[in-house]
Amino acid sequence: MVAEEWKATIEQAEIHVRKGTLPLIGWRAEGPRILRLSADEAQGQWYFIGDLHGDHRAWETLFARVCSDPEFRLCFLGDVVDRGPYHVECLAALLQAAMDHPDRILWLLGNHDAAHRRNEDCSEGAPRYVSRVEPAEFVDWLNARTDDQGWSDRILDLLNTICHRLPRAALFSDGLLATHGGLPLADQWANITALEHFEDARVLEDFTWTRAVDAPRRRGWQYAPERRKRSSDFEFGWRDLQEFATVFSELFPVRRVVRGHDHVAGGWARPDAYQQAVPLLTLNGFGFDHLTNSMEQYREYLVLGVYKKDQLPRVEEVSVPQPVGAVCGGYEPSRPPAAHMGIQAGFATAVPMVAGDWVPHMPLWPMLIAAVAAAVSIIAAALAAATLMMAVVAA
Ligand SMILES: [Mn+2]
Repeated sequence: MVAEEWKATIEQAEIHVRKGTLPLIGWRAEGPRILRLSADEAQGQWYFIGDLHGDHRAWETLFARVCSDPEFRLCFLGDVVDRGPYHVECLAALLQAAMDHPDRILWLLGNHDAAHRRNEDCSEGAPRYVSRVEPAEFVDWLNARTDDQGWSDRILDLLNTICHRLPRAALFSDGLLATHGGLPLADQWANITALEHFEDARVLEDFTWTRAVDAPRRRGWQYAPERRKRSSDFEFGWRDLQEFATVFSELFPVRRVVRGHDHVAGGWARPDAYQQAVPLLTLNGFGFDHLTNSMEQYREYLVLGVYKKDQLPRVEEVSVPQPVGAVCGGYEPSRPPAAHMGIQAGFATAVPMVAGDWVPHMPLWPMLIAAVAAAVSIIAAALAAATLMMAVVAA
């Protein structure tokens, strides 16, 4: 995406935002941020894409797959900027998709989407933009832009105005909860006796910020508002989720959860501990290395979730157009490949991507089963032969 393209998209989106007509599902100035999808709104075939984090190639690849379904509805689980190199391209691509496909895309706020703002400290040498997440590559990129005729302000203001009106979570009628982080922690539960109490600022923050772990450092009563300090304090485990589902079984019946936020190997995780209680699926949309954010170790497959009633979304792998390391055609990075990102020298060399050119992924386990079956039959044959020989000898 060249600069002229994202600028045109940003301009178009600014007009929609001014008029309040940006056609994202649930995007509105007033009204609930925790959606309960009606049967009407839940129509079509839903897909889920996790954290994008500036990975424009992942968006192009995954959204091309989603678009191949004429009935698609897309739930993007949040985190469009930071980590990867293409912040504004990802934002523009998502907004363009929303404008091209009105009322089919639901963007749930991620913690990285609403973390950045203009610096109120305007003194000499102070950075123009600051963030509540660390590191914040998007803000670094904005701060590094000089002489940009006000575009940095416009990009950030647009992102913040949009994010201010984004829903935080959506509950499907079969009990599937889609959100960025997780659930309200136990210190908030006593305050929630009606649906509108989910709209409390602190409760909304928990949907966006909490992390799913196997063994949380705090549980239930151990949470208290004054104990909440760092994002690592915002953890929940399978028991917390199960208790939440029990306590709110009437008011807000959650039976399973699809979310992003935690970056995991292979782009998805279905932690065992949760499966017997309230099953949980973590999805990441980006394809770079989840620990180093390195583009050099880009995965062969990206993942998305496909809605299946009364189940966790099915994980579908979408192969990355080859060669890995190439980017989409006519591509101009918004930020020059940086050494610390581990982007190889040839990264910016455009290799055309063939839209819809996916190789169906061959899962490994059928081959494994076949191999084991073959080994077993060889051993069985050898045993039978040995037994026969013994029998002959004995005779
Ligand atoms: Mn993230």
